[in-house]
Order: sequence, then structure tokens, then C-alpha cells
Amino acid sequence: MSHKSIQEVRDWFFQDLKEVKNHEEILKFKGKFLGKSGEITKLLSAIKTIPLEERSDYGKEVNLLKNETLEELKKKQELLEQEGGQALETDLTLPGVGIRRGTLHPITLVIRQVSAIFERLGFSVESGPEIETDFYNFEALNIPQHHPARDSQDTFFIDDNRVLRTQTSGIQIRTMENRKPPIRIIAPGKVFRVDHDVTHSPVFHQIEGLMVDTDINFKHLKFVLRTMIQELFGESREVRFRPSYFPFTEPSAEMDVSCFACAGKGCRLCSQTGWIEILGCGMVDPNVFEAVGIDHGVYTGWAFGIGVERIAMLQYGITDIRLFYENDVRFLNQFPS
Ligand code: 2NL
Repeated sequence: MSHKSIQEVRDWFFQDLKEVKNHEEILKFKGKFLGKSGEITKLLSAIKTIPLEERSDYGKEVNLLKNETLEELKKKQELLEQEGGQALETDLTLPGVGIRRGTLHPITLVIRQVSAIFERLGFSVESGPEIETDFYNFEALNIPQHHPARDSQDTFFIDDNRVLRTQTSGIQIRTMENRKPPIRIIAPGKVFRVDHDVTHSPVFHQIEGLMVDTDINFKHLKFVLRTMIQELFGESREVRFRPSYFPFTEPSAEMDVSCFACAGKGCRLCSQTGWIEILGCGMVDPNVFEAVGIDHGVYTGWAFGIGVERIAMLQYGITDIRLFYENDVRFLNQFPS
């Protein structure tokens, strides 16, 4: 092997290096010159075949070539990496990588909407435990020992004294125990009843509200609840109150809203009545004040309870309650985030 062939391999190397365009090609190229049977490797293993008097010069020259080419390969590699990075950074026409954002569950949306309305009216939003004692779920609410609500057919019992709350009233009972009037709170949350069919779920959501102060009367209740409905469903919604019964309020009432679909003319949604039942309410029963140590000779108050699923169904035109719990993204994605 002569000195000339070292020069030839060198020219060959630099000629071919210009054609290398990417990482894959540089690997192939490296193998061709510096791999096991690469051109430069062959020159190196030829050292021992060179006559003694030329061997030293030849060896130096081949090793110089080897080091030079390794250096060049490194530079080329860095250049390729840089170019790749720059292309990504500078090509502003490339489409962005989309970020998938979740949306809020319609039940969450309604709870937030109602909370915002009441917060503007000076109410605070409170929460409490989902497992309640008999006292907070029934006794303090004037629900007598043999009331059907206490039946294990309607209530999930943990043990003799503890239940999964059937309403969020326990939150209000605790607030009244711990705070002096004026009290203005709402209590949204999960509630539980032994009930499971097309229109009932064993877990559902409720918002209760409570206002207690001196000289609070039914007019305050009517104003606040009408305001809530008109802010939720629009100014043109009318409300009406019908007498009803709850153990914890006296007098008690049910509130209807003028029908969404027919504006009061009568249709299938409102069973031809023009009205849709929306919530239960009333003046806090003196026995409830008695249970929490509030003087009912000084203070009066009103309370209400409303089903969140029902509001969401009316708000968004949903006809099957089960859609709320299946968490099918095709359903969930239809609500604003
Ligand atoms: C319904 C409507 C209602 C209440 C809940 C309440 C809470 C306290 C005192 C008095 Cl601490 N009342 N809550 C009042 C009226 C109605 O819920 O349909 N319930 C079965």
C-alpha cells in the first residue's frame, strides 16, 4: 500500500462527507470508512505490511488521517443536530401541537352558576361531611322517629347512628350551632337515597339555602328565589308558590317555574299545566331553631332545597338522568369549560 492511496482515501472521505444529509446517513458513512472493514481501518491494518524503513512515516500519516476524519465526523454530527433544531424553531408555518382541554361536568357548572348568584346576594358557600349522624340528618330537622324518610328502604345506613346524608341540611344545622345570625349560606353537595330507576339515581346532588336574621319573612324568600331563577333561566321566567309540607319548615311551599318549552301555554314538558316544579322551601320550623339553640322569639328564617340534576336537565335540555353518571366524553364535551 502506497502513500498515494492514503491521499485517495482522504479525498474520497471528504467528497462523500458533503453528501451526508442526516443522522442515518452519517452512521452508514462512518461504517464505510471507520467500520471493521472500512477504508481507513484497512489502511491502519496495512501498517504491519509496510517495509520497515517506510513504516514509521506511513503509520504517522494514517493515524493523522484517522484523527482528522474522526474530528470531521464530530463536526458534521453537531452541524446536523443544529440544523434540525433550527428548522423546528424557525419554521413558524408549522401547525402547533394541539392541547386537549377538559370541560366541566354539567353538574359542576350548575353548582358554580347557582353559587355565583348567591355569592352576589351576600351568601357564603359551605360544605360538610357526606356521612352524618342521626342528629344532623334527621333529629335536628324535626324529622320524627317513625317518619318514612328514616326507613332503611329510603336511607343508606352505616350503623345505628350514622347514615349517608339524604340532604345537605346537616351543613346548615352545624352552621347555626356555631354562628350567630345573621346567617346567609348555601350548601351544595352529594346526597344519597335508596332509589334507582330511569329518573332516580342513588347518588345525586342538592343545593340547600338558609337565611336567618331578625324580621326575616316569606317576602325575602320569594325575592331571593325569583332572582335566582331569573338569573339562571332569563328575565322572562315567572315563578309561583304552592302550599306544601316538610317537617323542617312551617309554612312550607313548592315553587314552580313557567314552562321553558311553551312559556305557559301547556305542552308535554309541563304535562299541559304551563308550570314546572323546581324546588321546595319554607320558613324554618321553630323546632329546628330549638335544636340548634337559636331563640325563635328573636330570630326567623327561611330555607330551600333544590335538585341539581333537575336544574341541569332543564338548563341543557337533557332527558335521561343516567347521562350525568356515564361520563361518555361525547356527552361531556358538549358543555362549556
Ligand atoms: C325538598 C326541598 C327543602 C329545606 C330543604 C331546610 C334546612 C334547614 C332548616 C329548614 Cl337546616 N329547612 N331545608 C327546607 C325546605 C325544603 O328541600 O324537596 N326536600 C325534600
